[in-house]
Amino acid sequence: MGLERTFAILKPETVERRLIGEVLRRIEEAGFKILALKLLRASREQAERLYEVHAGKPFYGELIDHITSGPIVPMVLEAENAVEKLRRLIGATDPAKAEPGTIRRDLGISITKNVIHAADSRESYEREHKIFFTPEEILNY
Ligand code: FUP
Repeated sequence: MGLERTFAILKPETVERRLIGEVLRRIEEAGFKILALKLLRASREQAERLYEVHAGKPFYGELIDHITSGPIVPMVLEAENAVEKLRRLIGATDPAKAEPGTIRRDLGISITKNVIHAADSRESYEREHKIFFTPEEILNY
């Protein structure tokens, strides 16, 4: 199988609520290695690229407004089977429907304010991480 990479973003409400440490603790404890990490405020263009598959959906405007509303923490993570492993750790999109013990169930507020974004496939990883990181910013160690 081998090591795989995935991409995640701690959303603005997570930074605002001072939960960066709590979520990173869970990610590190689950065995992920952090290869890249930054704090930034996403531009409208970055947000639109991130959520391009949702363009035109009823919740699209709210999604873009929220992700650009304050600082976020994008990151590149590495683990065995990283994409699926992280999706399991974060839980279902709607925190109310997520399994107990998952990040979204334990810490999520609503379907929009659901703590963290995570790539849902290897292709999503490839596309999404490039919106926020240059190749030199991803550390091999
Ligand atoms: P996920 O991959 O679990 O983050 O979920 P999706 O890609 O389906 O949705 C992306 C974001 O759209 C979610 F973080 C929340 C938002 N969303 C809504 O606000 N309402 C919906 O009905 C579905 C998604």
